[in-house]
Amino acid sequence: GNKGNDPRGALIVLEGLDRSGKSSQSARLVSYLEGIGHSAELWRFPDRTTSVGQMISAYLSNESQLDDHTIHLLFSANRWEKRSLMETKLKSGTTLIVDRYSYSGVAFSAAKGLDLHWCKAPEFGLPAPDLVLYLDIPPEKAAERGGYGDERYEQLEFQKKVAECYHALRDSSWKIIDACRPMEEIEKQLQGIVLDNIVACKVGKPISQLWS
Ligand code: NYM
Ligand code: MG
Repeated sequence: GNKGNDPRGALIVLEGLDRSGKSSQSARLVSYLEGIGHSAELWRFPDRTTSVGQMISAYLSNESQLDDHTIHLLFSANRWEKRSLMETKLKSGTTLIVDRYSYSGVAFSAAKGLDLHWCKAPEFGLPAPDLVLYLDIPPEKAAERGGYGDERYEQLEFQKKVAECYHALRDSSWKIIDACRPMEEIEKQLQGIVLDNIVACKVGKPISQLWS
C-alpha cells in the first residue's frame, strides 16, 4: 500500500462548452499517459451509471422535469458519491483525467440565473483539481461543429451564457487552451502541460479542497 510519502496521482479536469472537444481529448490523454507507463483513468461527470446519475440523465434527455436548484444539487451529489473513490485512486498513485467537474456544475446552473455563490456552496470540500484545462472555443464555432444533440442546454444562446459563467470561475489552476486549432496540435499541447503537472504532484504537492 501507499505509505503517505509515495507519489500520488494528479487530478486533472477538462472543462469547456458542449462540442469543445473535451471527451476526445480526455480519451487521448489517458491513452498517452498509459502508453508512457503512467497509471491513469478516464472519469466523467455526470457519471450516469449511478442511481443519482440516472436521474440526471433522465433530466438531460427531457424525460423528467426538475426544479433548477434540485438538479443542481443532484449534479453535486453525483460528485460527492465518487469522492472517496477519487481520493483512494489519487493516493494510490493513479492520475485521474476528468471530463467535466464542479466548474460545469456552477457554470451551467449560474447560466440559468441561479446565484453564483449558492451554486458554488455544495462543491465546497470536494478534492480540488491540480489542473483545469479549459478548452476555449467561441460558442458560435462550437455550434457549427454540429452534433449538438437533443439534450437540455445544447443551444447556442444558452451556451453563450455558460461561457460567461465559466469566465467568472477562472483561477490559477486553469490553463486556457485554444480549442479552435487542429485536434493533433491541441493533443500535443495538453500532453506537455499534463506531464509537467503530474511530476509536480509526485514531488509532494498535497491534495487541496474546493474552492482553493
Ligand atoms: N452539466 C454537467 C451540468 O449542468 N452540471 C454538472 O455538474 C455537469 C458535470 O450536463 N451539457 C451539464 C453539461 C452538459 C450536460 O454533460 C451533460 P456531457 O459531458 O455532455 O455528458
Ligand atoms: Mg454533451
